[in-house]
Amino acid sequence: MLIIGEKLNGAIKSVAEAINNRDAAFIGDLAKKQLDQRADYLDICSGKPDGDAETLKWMIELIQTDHPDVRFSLDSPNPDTILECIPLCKNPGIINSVSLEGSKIEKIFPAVKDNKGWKIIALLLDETGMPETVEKRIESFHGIMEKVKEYGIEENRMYFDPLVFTVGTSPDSFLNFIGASKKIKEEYSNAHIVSGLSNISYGLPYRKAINHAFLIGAMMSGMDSAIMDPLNRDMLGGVYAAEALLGEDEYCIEYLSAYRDGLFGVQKQ
Ligand code: THG
Repeated sequence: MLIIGEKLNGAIKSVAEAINNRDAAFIGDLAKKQLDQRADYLDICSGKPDGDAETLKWMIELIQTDHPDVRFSLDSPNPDTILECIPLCKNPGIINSVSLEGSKIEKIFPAVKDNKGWKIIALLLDETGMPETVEKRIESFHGIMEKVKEYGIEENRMYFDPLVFTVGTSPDSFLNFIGASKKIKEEYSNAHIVSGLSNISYGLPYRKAINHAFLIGAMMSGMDSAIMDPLNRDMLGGVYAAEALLGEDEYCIEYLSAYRDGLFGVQKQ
């Protein structure tokens, strides 16, 4: 499972403040903590259109100084921001995200086509807005795959985000998510499925119960990557546990190593 750490996001109030104040210590600390918890990539998102590229560039330079091996997930709705940031990254990362909206694909695909290490998150979204049904999501998936083939991008570099609504108002939200995931894996077994983990519980109390159930159910249905909080030990434990149950962690070596290293916050006496 690919873990994309979500904490460096201007939508989080304390992070927005740190961005405004150019508080390098605060941002550096959040980067280090997530990497210590084995985040594979760090998602970076400014949270606002003004100065978007400048903010992401500042975070990239800052974090790379202390962590030369770090890989970023460039999270911006603006393709020009992403294009400005790519050359600054020492290691290939993830584009978060493209979709059939606007000119994102036409701008991003040529830039990363031959830049093989880069992965791409694609939202199953078109010009008509948020998809309610499995069929609508699969329509967007086919539209995106056409472009993937047209530009000659390998399908194993693609991470599809089927999008999740809160189950509070959309009772079929999870079922639609796994319906789309399964269809994608049936058609292209090398493509990946990714999701944020907290949208499912928006507006509900005791969100962590729902988020946890979503994580496990989604992993059982083929999700192999998540934008998540690796400092949340229940969720991180869930990732390692589900991988072991899926037969992807022989002899529970990874689970045991994470436990021993204190990643779950509990250790042997
Ligand atoms: N799909 C894609 N990209 C995305 C999302 C997605 N990017 C943004 C978002 N959704 C994922 N990122 C966040 C970042 C922070 C929070 C939620 C989603 C958040 N964090 C709480 C905090 O840090 O205060 C704590 C969360 C916790 O404890 O679990 O709310 O869906 N492609």
